[in-house]
Amino acid sequence: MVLNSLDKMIQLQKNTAKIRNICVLAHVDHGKTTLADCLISSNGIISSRLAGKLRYMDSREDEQIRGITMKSSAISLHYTKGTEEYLINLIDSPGHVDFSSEVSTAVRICDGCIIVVDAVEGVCPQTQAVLRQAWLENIRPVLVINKIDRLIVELKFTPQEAYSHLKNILEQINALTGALFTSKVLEERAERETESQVNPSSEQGEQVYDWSAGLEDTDDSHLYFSPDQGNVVFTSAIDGWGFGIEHFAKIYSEKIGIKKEVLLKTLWGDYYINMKAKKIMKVDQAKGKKPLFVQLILENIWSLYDAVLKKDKEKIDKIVTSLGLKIGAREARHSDPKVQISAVCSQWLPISQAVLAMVCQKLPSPLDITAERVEKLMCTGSQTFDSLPPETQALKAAFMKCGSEDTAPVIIFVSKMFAVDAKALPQNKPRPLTQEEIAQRRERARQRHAEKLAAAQGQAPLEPTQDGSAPETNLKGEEPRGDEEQVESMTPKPMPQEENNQGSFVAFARVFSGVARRGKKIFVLGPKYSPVEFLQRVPLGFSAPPDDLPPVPHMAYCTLGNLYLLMGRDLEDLEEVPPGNVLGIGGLQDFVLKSATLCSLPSCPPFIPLNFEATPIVRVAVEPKHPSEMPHLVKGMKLLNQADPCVQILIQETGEHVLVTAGEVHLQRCLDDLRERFAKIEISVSEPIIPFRETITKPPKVDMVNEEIGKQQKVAVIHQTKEDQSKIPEGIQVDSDGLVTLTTPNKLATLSVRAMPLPEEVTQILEENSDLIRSIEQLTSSLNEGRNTQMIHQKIQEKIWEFKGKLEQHLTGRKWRNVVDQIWSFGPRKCGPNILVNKSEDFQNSVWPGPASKASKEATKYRDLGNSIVSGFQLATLSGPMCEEPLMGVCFVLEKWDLSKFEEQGATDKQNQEQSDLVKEGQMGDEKQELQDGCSEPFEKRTAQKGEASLSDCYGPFSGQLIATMKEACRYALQVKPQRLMAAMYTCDIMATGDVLGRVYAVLSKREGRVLQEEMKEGTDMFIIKAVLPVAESFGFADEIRKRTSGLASPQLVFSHWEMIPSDPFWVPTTEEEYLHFGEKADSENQARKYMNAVRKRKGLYVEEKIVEHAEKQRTLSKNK
Ligand SMILES: Nc1nc2c(ncn2[C@@H]2O[C@H](COP(=O)(O)OP(=O)(O)OP(=O)(O)O)[C@@H](O)[C@H]2O)c(=O)[nH]1
Ligand SMILES: [Mg+2]
Repeated sequence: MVLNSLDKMIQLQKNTAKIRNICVLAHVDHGKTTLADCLISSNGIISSRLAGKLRYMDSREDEQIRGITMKSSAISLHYTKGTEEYLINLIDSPGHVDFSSEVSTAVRICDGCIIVVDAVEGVCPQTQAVLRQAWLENIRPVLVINKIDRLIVELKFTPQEAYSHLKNILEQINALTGALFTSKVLEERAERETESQVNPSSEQGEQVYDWSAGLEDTDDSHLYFSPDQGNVVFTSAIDGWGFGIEHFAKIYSEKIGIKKEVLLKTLWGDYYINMKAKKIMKVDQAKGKKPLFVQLILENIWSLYDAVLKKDKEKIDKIVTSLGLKIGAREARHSDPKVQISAVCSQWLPISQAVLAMVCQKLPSPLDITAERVEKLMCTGSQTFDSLPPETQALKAAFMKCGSEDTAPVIIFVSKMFAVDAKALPQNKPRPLTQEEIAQRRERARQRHAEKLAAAQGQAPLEPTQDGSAPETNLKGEEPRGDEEQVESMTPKPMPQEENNQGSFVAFARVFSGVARRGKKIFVLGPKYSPVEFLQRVPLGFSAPPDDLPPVPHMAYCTLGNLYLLMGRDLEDLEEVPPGNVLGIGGLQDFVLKSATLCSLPSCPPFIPLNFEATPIVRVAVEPKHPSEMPHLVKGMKLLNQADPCVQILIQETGEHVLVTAGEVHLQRCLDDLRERFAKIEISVSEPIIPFRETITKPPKVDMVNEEIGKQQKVAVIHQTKEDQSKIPEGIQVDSDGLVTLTTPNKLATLSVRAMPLPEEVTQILEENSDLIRSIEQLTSSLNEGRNTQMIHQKIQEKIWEFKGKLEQHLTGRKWRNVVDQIWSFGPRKCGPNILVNKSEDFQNSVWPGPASKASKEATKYRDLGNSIVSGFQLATLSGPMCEEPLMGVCFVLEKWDLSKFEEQGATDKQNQEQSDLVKEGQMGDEKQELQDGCSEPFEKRTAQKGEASLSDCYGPFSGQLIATMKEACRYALQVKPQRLMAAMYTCDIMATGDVLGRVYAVLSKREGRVLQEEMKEGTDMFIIKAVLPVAESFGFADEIRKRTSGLASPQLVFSHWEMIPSDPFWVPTTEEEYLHFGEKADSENQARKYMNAVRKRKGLYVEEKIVEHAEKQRTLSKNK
């Protein structure tokens, strides 16, 4: 095949109906990149002999070394089917969980995907994850069952066994699809139900729904994978073959004389053929009839493999001639059977043909984008499409039309930014010289040579044209040097550009509507941009040039730089890109951080944020080896942040630069990038920083030796009292029930706070709804400030009540009575998994917006002081007393809030002040008087003069005192309860063969892992183990498993949840039994204490550690000395 010229690609880009934007998705190592190689080789970009070996899309060195893909990258391919020509924009994605964010960036800009499944391993955890991602993005999948050769060569299945095995895999993957579909239908139905409850008599008459559209009536047959639907292909990418049943249906309809349509329906399934009668019948197991798929397809492939592996030359020749193939002499003689197989099969059943035909037939073109997908892309957060302004809604038509006229708005989505070497950019590449340039160069070289000769002879330069053959012969020797100099002088411009272009970024994007042109001016809409705000600020039909627009938050105006055709490792320059294509855009690095929406109209909303499956959890602190290189590191980290969709960079209050990554492999890649690409300096990396959460729990009923508490005698009372004393200083009242009462330093306000552990389900609900909580807080604060109250959309209101209902459902019992209504704030950062409850009677306030919150006069009066209390709570939940980590699952109840003194002072002071108004300031009262003056401003006046210096006394401003007191009260309230640490947990999926199972368990248990489930994969000797493992114990886990099992098992780790560590970090023996069991020092291993002390040590906090008090000298038994 010929290499397609750029012109051809440009021409194909214009025919939107024949474009397919697809990505290849699968579990790690199921053969995505190998399959991509096969497809690329069909375009002649790489040789077919190297397909599968080269892994062309893995362009990074570490990808090649590790053998895994780490980024998604695109390539444009040309495919001809009959008379029709297609442009296929293919994106290869990584399968490793650490890089799942790269999958998200790929699915967003595609219309369809190829799900690859390893025929031996079947459906794996990442297969489920990618299927879900495809589903969430509303893109259509087709299935490739790869590595069929392993069934023959490794598992040594008979064709019949292989058929059952394949059937099984299809069932599994269809079960997954079914589950996704059902949950979606049910969700939609639930949504409709709530909507119709909200407005039972829909005035507009639009919201009449078909109630009968239940699950039973929804046709979902097109969603499932089945060879007879044409959306499944069986392949062996490594051997270069693949087929769908259509291929065989065509062959056998000619051969046997049964209609192709009939064969298409029966080639897959339990049908057999009665050759004599030329009839297809249902398989009757008892008669031992083979299904058609086995008899007509698999057996042929099996016999070919059999012949080649047994080196049965005669049989091979027979097969080759019967198939009408021609095998090159070199392949036929080759001793490696793999070469022979791939030579025969790639001609007989070319894989690219099978896969690309399916893609073109079954996957949609950009024109087929569904209304559902468009609406979903346009509605960020809890917005609904109907609530968008009409100008914005009008853009839906542009999306659906995908038009290229000049009037069509240009809409582009940038899903990630990737760094390219400046040298790799087409404009910086040395281009082939034209004939004229070559002639010119020769001329100059000749001249120089002549000058040199002349100088050597001390003569004037000869006329070069007059010089005959002599210089000509010498020229050959000189030419290379001349050329080198020429290259330098011919490309003077790119050099300085390269200097400042070190991290040249190209945006990975897709045009959804209109034509993207180089140099076009366009709006860049950040994820928080709101078209509503723009339309409010700027009058409709604004005519000013966009440069003069008033500043609108999260919007910028920029020029599209160079446009590129993405060709795997290469980029090709383009002038313009028509709608529906995937492209690279230069010149956006100053405008786009990670992703953005570009549109020629400001009424466009930003696309919904990409949906990332993995949470960044592994963090390390980095610093330069040489402190003077700090600026390089800072710059490098910034570039890294831009180049990776999911890495996070933080600068902690300690000044440490912290890198947060999705896992160990991701961390390694980020560090490599930082060292070699972005910072280009040596860096030192800390041990991984493991996050913890702090919480409290109910007092235990039994002690550490499982004896009921209360029944035994306390012996080690000394420990207990000593500890209590150190925790709670004097002057703080603590009642037996854990209520802590604290007074501000100026003695004017007294707060009583109690801490209670929240039920686990409630913590979970809070975690899941953090976005909603954030919007509740925003709403309430704008309500309190008297801003527009009408803006609460019905749907958000609905969600809020639903959330509240859920909390009420789980917070039942006497001690939680009315608590939900009294919730005042969530923390930390106003959206975390901790609650502040206000039980004080004088002042009632809650987070719930709407009529439930009493916006009385009283409330406004107390609001400023209330804000200080909430701030104190926020600070307390941000860092707990154990090791300054955030809290989780704690409810603080503000039982009493005594401000009577404050008000008293206020009232008396009012009178005082009226009298003392006449007295001049110069008269210094005694210190005490002054102190009272400072903080006893009349209340109303105080609010009026907010922020004035007169509010402060020697303890600082009153609001500050309140914040500090609230924070301290919360901390003490925590400390009087049994405190616990919470550890971040990974779920860990391991596939291993039976014989290494024991070793896997050994490693798991050594690292505190807990096995949840173990099941055998049907038809194989593989076991799937599901376990949970603390993140703290996970470093080096994957390597250890791989080493211990000689590479036969490899785990997938994904952050899953927080789990309480049962042991008490402050535990000391207190009862006689414990004392007997653990000894006085109790220095046996305490996991929680170990973690806590490690964190404290890292943060430079005081660590109370046991020192060996009475060490005995060790003696050898022989007593020689
Ligand atoms: N036997 C056999 N091996 C295959 C086949 N296809 C791929 N492989 C091998 O499987 C391994 C993984 O292939 P890749 O193509 O790198 O897999 P991938 O899905 O791209 O992996 P990630 O990108 O890391 O997720 C390589 O060693 C391939 O040689 C196949 O059809 N048969
Ligand atoms: Mg790959």
